[in-house]
Amino acid sequence: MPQPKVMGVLNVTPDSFSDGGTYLASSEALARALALVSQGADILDIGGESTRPGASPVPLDTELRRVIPLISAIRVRSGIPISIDTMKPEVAKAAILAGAGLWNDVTALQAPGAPDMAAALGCEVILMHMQGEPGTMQQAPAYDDVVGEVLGFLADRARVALEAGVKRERIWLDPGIGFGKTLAHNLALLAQLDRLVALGFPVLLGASRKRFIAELDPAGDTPEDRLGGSLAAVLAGADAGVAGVRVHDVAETVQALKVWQAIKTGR
Ligand code: HH2
Repeated sequence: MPQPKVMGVLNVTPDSFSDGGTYLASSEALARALALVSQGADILDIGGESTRPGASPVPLDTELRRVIPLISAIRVRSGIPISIDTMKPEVAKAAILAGAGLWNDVTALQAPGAPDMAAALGCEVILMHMQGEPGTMQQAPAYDDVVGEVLGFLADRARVALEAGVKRERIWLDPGIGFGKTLAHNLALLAQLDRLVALGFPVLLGASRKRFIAELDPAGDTPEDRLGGSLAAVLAGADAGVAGVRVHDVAETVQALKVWQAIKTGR
């Protein structure tokens, strides 16, 4: 039973929904990154632009200034795989040159030139589904068949990446929990993750601390109060065979997955 890799989230932004504003100073961000490594993260996901519902776009130079020095500093101190969470090909390129190995793109390489850039960089790419764009995506999300449409979109984006020259084994898919989705949409996707896994690409699941948890449990009013719900989603993903989970609470996730693994394998 392969255990999902744990991707620790580190946002260097003033406005991310969970850790916004906390790690803007470079020394604090680096300390946080190294803490996530020591807690057992397998991958670090570094973001310099929030994609939370209602978020405003960030200029290129601001995003570069937030993430590139941090990636370089982490690279000097740790060999952990680093993922850059960006929609901009220019930021992805600078991040890969600074030592990142994965491009996490919530727009699934839809920016002009993005598929060619991913192929040229030779990095792994995470293709995520989003309906609409962050500024407005939660206003009225609508699907006829949410699971079928998300699968169809991701399969199509994987085809575009392959045609541009991205190697098959470097492509991850992500259903984009909370990105243009109601509670019912999120639950349908979580319940049918096995269908996404069956497409044959590694799947990343990012449900950590998201708002749907508060809709199910009002006690999860603030992101920090959503640990239990986040772990439940991680375990649902593990059961479905996802290859990675993107989380804020790394130590707790690592422990949950150790227990899950022991139950599955009997040791
Ligand atoms: N979720 C967020 C950001 N990036 N990338 C992938 N592949 N999958 C996700 O589910 C995902 C993601 C939103 O979470 P967070 O980074 O904590 O917040 P913000 O976008 O406000 O920075």
